[in-house]
This record gives sequence, structure tokens and C-alpha cells, in this order.
Amino acid sequence: MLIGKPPDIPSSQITSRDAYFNYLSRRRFLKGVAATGAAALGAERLAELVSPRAALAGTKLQTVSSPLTTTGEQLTSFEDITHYNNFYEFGVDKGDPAKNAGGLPTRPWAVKVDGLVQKPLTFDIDDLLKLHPLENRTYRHRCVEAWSMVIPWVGYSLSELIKQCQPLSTAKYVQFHSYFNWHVEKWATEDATIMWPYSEGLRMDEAMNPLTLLTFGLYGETLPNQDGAPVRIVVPWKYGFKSAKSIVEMKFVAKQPDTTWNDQAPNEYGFYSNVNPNVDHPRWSQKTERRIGLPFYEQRRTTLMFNGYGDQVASMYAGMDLKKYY
Ligand SMILES: Nc1nc2c(c(=O)[nH]1)N[C@H]1C(S)=C(S)[C@@H](COP(=O)(O)O)O[C@H]1N2
Ligand SMILES: [Mo]
Repeated sequence: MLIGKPPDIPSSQITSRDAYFNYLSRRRFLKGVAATGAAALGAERLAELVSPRAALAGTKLQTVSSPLTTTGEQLTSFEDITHYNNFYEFGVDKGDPAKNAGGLPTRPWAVKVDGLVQKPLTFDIDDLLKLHPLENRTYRHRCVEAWSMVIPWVGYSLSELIKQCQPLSTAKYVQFHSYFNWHVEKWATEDATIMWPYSEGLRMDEAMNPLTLLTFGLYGETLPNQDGAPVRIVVPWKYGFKSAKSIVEMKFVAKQPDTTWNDQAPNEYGFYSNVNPNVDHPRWSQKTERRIGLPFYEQRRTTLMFNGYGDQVASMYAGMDLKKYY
């Protein structure tokens, strides 16, 4: 059984993050000293050097444990989760989002919920954070590019938000739109084939599945910008591109919505895109994946059907040809 009971983050697993901050703190401090001399530093700059947590803008979140967390996996380090990213608005290389996403204006931030709903609502991010207790939910993350991580997210089931808005019976899908601004995300032109804003979508039952997480943080703190601050979607049984970052709108619609990667290359990225080791991407195998952060000879592992979440989600696809819906 891959989903287990709390305690969901043993303190031993948090060490990698603390070790990272200690390392960063030491490195930044030494670099600062070498470059300018500690005495010459202004108080503010010095505070940033010795307190990198603040500089990284992570605010601690109050969280509770969840029975829906994944146990028995070694967590990917904070360093890897925040420096090996896909966020094409900020560049196409894995290290680009960490370098370029600093200008994402995460406050004030509103999420508009509209379309086929009884109650169209616009939520301020700080109200959204208080809508439901924030849970620690560790999930495997499997990118369609055949790499994976294990990420301790913080959030609550998207269904909690959907319930508040009372979708009409005609609403069959939910469409998500990411924030988009050419001035802030000027790297978005690097892949000229993409239609912005980034948009994704789920069928209503997928959106209501308790595993689908409205995500505000990771490692117990608010999301770093490069991971989709201040709020993103995480759908752990689907390839990573289904999990839209930095969302500003959720729209309830009657028909299957256009989605960014499906629109860009429909034969490579299906609307459903459930993790499936038996259906290869046209250009590479999906049978195995590379777990980021492990020693080279330990990285390769077998990809699991539905990324290992079949007990929770397989019934939603009963009767569907799984060979077709990659
Ligand atoms: N807005 C937006 N959301 C996005 C992407 C993107 O480029 N833009 N990339 C997707 C892909 S391909 C993956 S694998 C995950 C990566 O999330 P992470 O960088 O936090 O691991 O975000 C997804 N959400
Ligand atoms: Mo991805």
C-alpha cells in the first residue's frame, strides 16, 4: 500500500531541507564576505545573507497530517524540487524558473471561479489559505519527460473549493488558467509554439477526487515562485503538465477545454495523460523514470500505473481505452 497513515513526514526526512539551508547559509555568507567584506554590508543585506529562509520568501504554514499522504518514499531534496523545474513562462531550461521567477507578483493575488456555477466567486489568496485546514500531502511527481520526484506538498483537496461554488449539473469539466504577463514572463517566447496563458483542465470527477490538491506550499512553507506560487494544482496520478502553476482562474465548462500541451502536440500529450507505463510517448519510453537527486546508478525505476495511485483513481476510467488516453 503506497498511501498510508500519518505521521506523514518523519523528522528524519526533513533533514535534507535543513541541511540545504545550512549549506546555503554558509555558502552565501562566505561568498558575501569574500566579495565585499562583512563590515561593508548594510544591515538588511547582512540579514539576508545570514537568514536565507527569509530571502527565499518561504513563510511557514500551519499544517495538519493527512491519511492521503504517500509513505515509504525518500523525499526529493528542497534544492532539487526548487532548482529542477518546468515553468516555461520563465524559460525552457530546468534551472531557468529558479533564476527568473523572482518577479512573479504573488500579493495581492486573486483566484476567480466562474463559468457554469451557482455562485461565481473571486477569492483573495489569503482567504483561500483559510478555507480549509492545510494538509501535508507527500506525492510522487512524474513528468511526461520520464523523470520523477517525491514532493511534500501543502494544501487541501480542490473539492473543498469546488463545493463552495456549487457547479451546475451542466458543468462537466474544469479549466485552469495560469497567471500570464509578458512583462513579468518575457522568457515565454523561448518556446514560440505555446499558446499563453498556460491552461489545463480536468473532468469534473477528476477535479473532485480527494487526491487532487489545491496546493499552497511544500516542505511546510509557502510555495517558492518557481514551483507555482502562490497557488497551483497538483494531480499526482497524471503527468506533471496537468498540474497548472500560479493559477488565477478556474472555469466550469460543458465541453472538454483546450489545454496548452494538448493544443501544442495532440499526438504527444493527451487530455487525460494518466501516468501509464504501457503507453509510450511517440519519442520515448514511459516504462521507466529517472528519480531526481539519487546517485546515478540508483535513479532508474519502474513507472507505476497511475503513478501508484490506482486504488484511488482507476475506477474513474472504467470502460475507457487506456491505450488511447495517454
Ligand atoms: N503555468 C505552468 N504550469 C506548469 C508548467 C508550465 O510550464 N507552466 N509546467 C508543468 C510541468 S511539465 C511540470 S512537470 C510541473 C513541474 O512542477 P515543479 O517544477 O514544481 O516540479 O509543472 C507543470 N505546470
Ligand atoms: Mo512535466
